[in-house]
Amino acid sequence: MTVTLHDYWRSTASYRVRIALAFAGIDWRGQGVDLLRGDQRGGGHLDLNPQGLVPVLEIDGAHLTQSLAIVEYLDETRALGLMPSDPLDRARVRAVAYAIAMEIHPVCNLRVARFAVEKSAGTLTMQGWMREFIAPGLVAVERMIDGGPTCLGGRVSLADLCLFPQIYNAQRWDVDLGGLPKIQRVIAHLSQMPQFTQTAPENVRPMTA
Ligand SMILES: N[C@@H](CCC(=O)N[C@@H](CS)C(=O)NCC(=O)O)C(=O)O
Repeated sequence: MTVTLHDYWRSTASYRVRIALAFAGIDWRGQGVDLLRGDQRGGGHLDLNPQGLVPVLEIDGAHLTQSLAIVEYLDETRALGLMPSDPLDRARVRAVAYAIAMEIHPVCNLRVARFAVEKSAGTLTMQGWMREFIAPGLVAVERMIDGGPTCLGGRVSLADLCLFPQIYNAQRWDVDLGGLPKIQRVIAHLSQMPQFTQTAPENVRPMTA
C-alpha cells in the first residue's frame, strides 16, 4: 500500500501530518504541490481537495483533507495516543490545537497574507502581517498550556503537533519568542524527538522548489 502525501515543504499544516506519519511509522511518498507557483489551484489538485489547500493524504483507499482530521484519523486507526482518553483533557488538547490551527494559521495563510499586503499599497509587509497575528496568538497559547515537558498532560498530543510547526513558522518570520518560557520549554523537549525534527521543512524540501 503506497501512502502519498500531497504537501508543500514549508506548509505548517502539512508538517503536522508529517509528524503524525512519523509517529505511526508509516513510509510515505511525497507529492510536492508548489504553492508559490499556484499548483494548489490546478484542476488535478482541486479534484483531490476542492479547497485548493495542502495537505492531502492518500491512505487506506481514500484521500483525506484537513490536517487535524487527518491526524485524528491516523491517531484512531494506528493507536498513536495523541488524544487523551479523558473527555476534559481531550477538550483541552483540542482547544490548544484549534487556537493554533483555526485562529493563528488561517489569517497567516499565503492567500490571505498576500491579498492583504497587495491591497495595502505598500503600507504592509509580509513579515509585519505575520508578526501582527502570530505574536498575540502565541501569547494566548502560552497561557493555555502546562509548560512542560509537552503542551498538556506530560505526553505528546495533537496540541504539540500543532505548536511545533507554528513555532517553526514564527521563527521564519522572526517573531520574538522571548516572553514565552513555557512554549520554549515544550519546544526544547520536542526538539529531541526525531518525529518532530526529521519531518522539518528543510529535511523534506524538494531540490527544485
Ligand atoms: N485547515 C487546513 C489549512 C490548510 C492550509 O491552509 N494549507 C496552506 C499551507 S499551510 C495552503 O495550502 N495554502 C495555499 C494557499 O493559500 O493558496 C488544514 O489544516 O489542513
